[in-house]
This record gives sequence, structure tokens and C-alpha cells, in this order.
Amino acid sequence: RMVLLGHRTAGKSASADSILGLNESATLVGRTTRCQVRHARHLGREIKVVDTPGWWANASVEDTGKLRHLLPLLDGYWNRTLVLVTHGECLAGRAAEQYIQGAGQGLWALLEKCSNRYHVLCNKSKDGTQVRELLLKIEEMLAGNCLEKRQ
Ligand SMILES: Nc1nc2c(ncn2[C@@H]2O[C@H](COP(=O)(O)OP(=O)(O)OP(=O)(O)O)[C@@H](O)[C@H]2O)c(=O)[nH]1
Ligand SMILES: [Mg+2]
Repeated sequence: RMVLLGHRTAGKSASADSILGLNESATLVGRTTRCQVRHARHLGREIKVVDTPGWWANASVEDTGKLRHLLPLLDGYWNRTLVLVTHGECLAGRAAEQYIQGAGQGLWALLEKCSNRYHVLCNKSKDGTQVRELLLKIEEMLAGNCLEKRQ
């Protein structure tokens, strides 16, 4: 199960399509205006994705009145969060690390919260490998959390 969060047009719905192995069905509908649970069986797994409406790119979460009181809660979720970098083809052969180095404080802070977990996705590609690798990263992250809890 996963929840996709991000600014408007970041590529959340297109990423949901890729992750679920669907053909741009959600993207054709345009802007997502309310949360939608979507699920499918893909790459040998039962996957459920919550697609959400995007926030304005220049708005901080503190500006989002409804979320403000949830912030102290949110702390427990960082160990189950990774950064999804969409439009992967725009890297044009550059290493993702190089892009991240030039991306600035906002992304660096987010990555630090996520223990530097990220994954690059190109939603225009039909290559299932990138989604398989993402699912493996998620499974690894969850397995790491279980180990930490046991110790
Ligand atoms: N080239 C390219 N285009 C992408 C990629 N991901 C998404 N897009 C395009 O970017 C546009 C916005 O994508 P959406 O998935 O609808 O974005 P969103 O984050 O769901 O947007 P909201 O629902 O408005 O918050 C669409 O035209 C997608 O086809 C990608 O990896 N590469
Ligand atoms: Mg959307």
C-alpha cells in the first residue's frame, strides 16, 4: 500500500499508472481533485495506491491549514517514505546524484528526512524494470523497519 503526495502535475497519477501497470488511464482524466484508491495486481504483487490531489508547487505544508495540526504526527512516517523523482528521462543520461546535488535545500532536506531513499521513474517508459526496482526498494525499507522494531 502506498500514498502518493506532491505538487500539482508532479506526475503522481502517471506514477500510479506505472506502478499499477496501467496505460495512462488516470492521466487522461487530468487534474486529480480528490483522493482515489486504485489497485491492481502487477509484478506478482497486490498493489494499492492512494492517488491524491496535488498542492501548489510554491506552497509549504505549513500553509496548508488542514494539515497543520497533523504535522507532529507525521514524524512517524519518515521511515516509511521515499522520494519519487518523476520525468526521469529529463536526466538525459546524467546520474540522479548529479541532479540531486544541484536541486537545492528543499530536496536535500526532504531526502535527509527519508534517509536518502529515492527512486527515479520515467512514466513515459513501458519498461517494467524501473517499477520492479521501486517495489524492491519499498520492500527493503519495510523490512528494515521490522528489523529495527525487533532490536
Ligand atoms: N515526460 C514525462 N511526462 C510525465 C511523467 N510523469 C507525468 N508526466 C506528465 O505530466 C503531466 C502531469 O502528470 P499527472 O500524473 O497528471 O500529475 P499529477 O501529479 O497527478 O497532477 P495533479 O493531479 O494535478 O496533482 C501529464 O501530462 C503526464 O503525462 C514522466 O515521467 N515523464
Ligand atoms: Mg493526479
